[in-house]
Amino acid sequence: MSVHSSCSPLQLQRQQYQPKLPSILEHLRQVGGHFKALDGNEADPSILSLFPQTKDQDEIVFSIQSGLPAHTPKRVGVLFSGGQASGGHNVITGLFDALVNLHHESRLFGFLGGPSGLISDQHVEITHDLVQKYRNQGGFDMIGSGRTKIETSAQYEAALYTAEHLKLDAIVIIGGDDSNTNAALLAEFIKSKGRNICVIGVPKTIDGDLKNEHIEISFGFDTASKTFADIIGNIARDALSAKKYYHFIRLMGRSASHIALECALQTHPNYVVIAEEVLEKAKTLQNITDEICDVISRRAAAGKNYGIILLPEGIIEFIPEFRLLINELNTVLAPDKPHALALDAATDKKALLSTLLSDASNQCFKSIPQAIQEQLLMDRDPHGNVQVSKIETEKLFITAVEKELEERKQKGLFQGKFSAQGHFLGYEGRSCYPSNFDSQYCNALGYVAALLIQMRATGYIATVSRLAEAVDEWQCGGIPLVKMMAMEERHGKQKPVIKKALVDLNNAPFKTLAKLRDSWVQEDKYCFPGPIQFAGLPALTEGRTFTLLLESSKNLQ
Ligand code: FBP
Repeated sequence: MSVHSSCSPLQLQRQQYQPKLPSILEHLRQVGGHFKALDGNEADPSILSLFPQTKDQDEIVFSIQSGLPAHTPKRVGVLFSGGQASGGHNVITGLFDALVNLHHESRLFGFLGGPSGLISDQHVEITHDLVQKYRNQGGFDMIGSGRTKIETSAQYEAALYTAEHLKLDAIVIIGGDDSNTNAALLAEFIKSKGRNICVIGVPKTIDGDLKNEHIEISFGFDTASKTFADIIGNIARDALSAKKYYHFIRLMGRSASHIALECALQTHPNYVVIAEEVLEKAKTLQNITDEICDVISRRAAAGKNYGIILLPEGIIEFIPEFRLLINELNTVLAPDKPHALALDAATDKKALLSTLLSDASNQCFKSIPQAIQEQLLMDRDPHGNVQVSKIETEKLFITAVEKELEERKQKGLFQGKFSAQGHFLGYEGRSCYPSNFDSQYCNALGYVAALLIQMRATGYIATVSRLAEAVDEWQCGGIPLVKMMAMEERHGKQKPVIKKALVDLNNAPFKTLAKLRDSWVQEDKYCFPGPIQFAGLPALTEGRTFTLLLESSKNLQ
């Protein structure tokens, strides 16, 4: 490796890696789609009334067909929307390869900085040389991403103007639940204007919450959870060696606890908080603190004053007293509400705030450390979500546990020692080299998007299924986005959204955790997954997450 080279050996090697293709995509030019009615999918009538143009579409299933019409050159625009997720570049390289393979005159344009690039027509042409550099690389830096939401009619008009100006046949939106909702709305808008420009979504997010009976997992979840599990394993080994710290590790993943659950299955921490369980059992901060302190006390009695505690990033929104507080804060801070302006101008923001919150929320707000108070007041993201990545709940829990253990000590109920380290794992798992799974999955998703465009599908999300099986057995097609939508309140208004999939406590991943977790409390059963492997035995390089395997009913060793 030369110190003067800007490419590491692994970077160069990964550029050469050839993702395996599902068998059907090996015969790209012979792939056609047939429509299949979606059973049991009675959409909400208020959704159907919002999508008159795209409401009556069926699933598209790909198969090898003969006598297909000749493929024509296509001009396609692509953008990333929202947070980074490993594998994104492979969606673009796959899309490019497939478009050019289907017709050598096809052209691909990348919108810069996310949806805002589409609105303001900031683009680059994606060429053969450009894609070469980004094959199997992490991040979204080829064209960047952003969180602008296309929501006003001026923005829809501007997006259409850009698409027409560039003479596009299609726009591909690579994003999470909110971005794919936007894709559905844009498809509907364009069709309502009588234009023939397709909009295709691709399921992205490390959070793993864009999934349902049609989408097995969003890309990025595999790489992020394996990366975090590697780091958790390293920290566990350090804890086991030094025997002096409790590590409170908060894991990115927004509201849903899929990442925390997956990392727990991979590493066996002493305790893991699953936000959905907290919600179902209405556990307060004190209840969770008591449970953690019980674990610490049991371990202390066995002479162990160290351990690993995992927390999901969005836990705070699931604790009942904080849920109420956040809801009230969201209303008070909503930009179109008069309080927001008054609060902005107030010299003593907290005094004014206390007059606007209920007694219960005031009590909760006053009980938490000042830093967390400030974090709860920060701006919401453009989709109206609290920016949970910025709320240091690991510190909230450490403070609460310290206080509770001190009280137990005073009463003679705890004789151990407690010293804690807080960690937040998030950004280190979003832009790293995609695992072989994500490289292959994303490459296939790019191909699928190209085929859906050739079939003139619009308002569809690209899907690849049977992901727990070998790559050549994967199946491909498209699902109408409208069929995944439900009405939900956002900013005090009913809006069509693709529902976030939270951890289902009746599904195999959580049930498996529930069966195993007691045995992890006292004994040190830590597992050390190590870094993602790109070469070597298939058991090392082609592994799937436990979540995917368990949800696909695969037996685990
Ligand atoms: P997406 O939902 O856009 O995929 O974002 C995922 C995520 O990584 C969340 O897990 C996290 O809460 C959020 O992005 C942080 O984003 P930002 O750095 O923009 O605050």
